[in-house]
Amino acid sequence: MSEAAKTYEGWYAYHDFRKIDWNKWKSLNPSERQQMIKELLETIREFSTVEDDRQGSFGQYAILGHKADLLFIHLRPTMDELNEVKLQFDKTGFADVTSTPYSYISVVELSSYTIPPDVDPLSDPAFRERLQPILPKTQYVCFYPMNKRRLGDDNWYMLSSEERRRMMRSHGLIGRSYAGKVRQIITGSVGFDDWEWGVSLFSDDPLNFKKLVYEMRFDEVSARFGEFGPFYVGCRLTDEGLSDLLSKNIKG
Ligand code: 76R
Repeated sequence: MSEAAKTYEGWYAYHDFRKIDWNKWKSLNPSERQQMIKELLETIREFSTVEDDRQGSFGQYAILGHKADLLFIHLRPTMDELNEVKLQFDKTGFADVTSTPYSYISVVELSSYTIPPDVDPLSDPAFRERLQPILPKTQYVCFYPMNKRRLGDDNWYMLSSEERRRMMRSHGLIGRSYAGKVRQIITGSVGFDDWEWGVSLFSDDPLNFKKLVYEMRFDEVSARFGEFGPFYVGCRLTDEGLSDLLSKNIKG
């Protein structure tokens, strides 16, 4: 049996994807819509205040393509708080005109592959802060869930820790060559959701997502072991941007 990798967990994560029922939304009268936008913005402002006292983080994005229209990412210290957030949103009038094509539950995770065995990373405040990250305020976000393959000779979980460490070192080197261009938040979801990890990437240029993910495809750990779920890409929304998205260009 090979030894399990040591992991460190931080804030819990809820990726809440929403699709807007535009027919339903447009059938409301303008004052109803205005009222719902007002209530939505109040709720969202409450969500984002957690960042002021570092009790979590919140981000909102417009998702491209047919898979979803909106993504709300919540990071919170406990699962109970994520549940509160879910109920609070679902009780708004706006939630009634949305459906949830996808969601993802996970927890911010750092693994010890690149940490020397005699070092306690939790004594490093910078490491602890990475477990409780404020979502980067970049213009673009990319999210996808993934697994490490368990098939015949390509079974990640049967490899020795030395072999896994060697591959993760190479992975980290590619990742770090994108320093300043792409920020990643890896969240672990074994036991919580259908895949083993959620990958959330943040950048001011969406091409960086394509280039980074493509380069990693050629790296051994992704080439041999990476299995990927659906990909989502989106643009960050300010409160005003969200309000515009819902109200601009609607006739009547
Ligand atoms: O060296 C270090 O300090 C951190 C090294 C590091 C680890 C341990 C690292 C760096 N990652 C780690 C763990 Mn990563 N990462 C992904 C994907 O599309 C694909 O092929 C894979 C999806 C991307 C794009 C990415 C980016 N990473 C992990 C894990 C957990 C594995 C485990 O425990 O078995 C997964 C699933 C994963 C997947 N990685 C980096 C990046 C980037 C940009 C970096 C460097 C920046 C940084 O350190 O934050």
